Amino acid sequence: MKVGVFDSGLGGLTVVEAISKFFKGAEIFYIADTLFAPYGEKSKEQILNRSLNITNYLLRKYEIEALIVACNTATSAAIKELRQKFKNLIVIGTEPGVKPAISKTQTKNIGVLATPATLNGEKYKDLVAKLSKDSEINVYETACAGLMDQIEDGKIFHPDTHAMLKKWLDPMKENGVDTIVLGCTHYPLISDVIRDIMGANIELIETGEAIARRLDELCSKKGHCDRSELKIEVFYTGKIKKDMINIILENWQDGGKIEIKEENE
Ligand code: DGN
Repeated sequence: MKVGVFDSGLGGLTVVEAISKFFKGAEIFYIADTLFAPYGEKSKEQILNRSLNITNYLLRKYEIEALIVACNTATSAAIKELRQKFKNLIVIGTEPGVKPAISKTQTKNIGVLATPATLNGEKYKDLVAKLSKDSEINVYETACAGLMDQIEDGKIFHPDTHAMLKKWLDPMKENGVDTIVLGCTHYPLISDVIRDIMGANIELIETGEAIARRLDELCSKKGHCDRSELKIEVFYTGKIKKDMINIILENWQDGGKIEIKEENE
């Protein structure tokens, strides 16, 4: 099973990690589109064009059978068009886990951290309007401009990243938020910093596992290969901080064979 995955950077590897944990076998071609990062502050048209180009490329070069948009921002801007244009491809997007957060919260106060483009997108607004209509849930949203860059730079435990997060999280804490949606695939990488500010009991909602299950479900008819065959190739279009890949992979128990390559096309 050939699976294409893309994100504006390395954050989408948090989704690949979830896939590698229990998907029975796949060849994963991951594109970190760092040349155009961050997506979070780009227009819908720019993100859409980039998403269509990357998908065409993955199809042409690797003949992928499934595509995972491991980016909340690109999902918000492009998932509808990707599904319309690539009808024979299994297309799975990433959406902030507002629904699981609503079912987990005890205090009825949830926080959502995401990029400005995700929070301003129609898709997110519709989701929240639909889900919070019949529940007495307060949703505290923060558009985390600049946070993705800090993470890509490997500045996870940097004082500036801590200060940035504290400014956004303190009001959530004051309002009794007990569950936070990580609405960007980069943010699981700063879970420890969030816990440091919000307290160890804060519930953090990631989407990687749900995506992996969905992929497994949709691919089951196509047959799985042996788990030992899991192979991951990571490409990047601009610059990446190589240390960052090590930081991400450090926590992988069973990532399969991972190759890192530069992609200029
Ligand atoms: N990982 C991307 C997301 O989930 O939205 C980050 C987008 C960006 O480029 N800031």
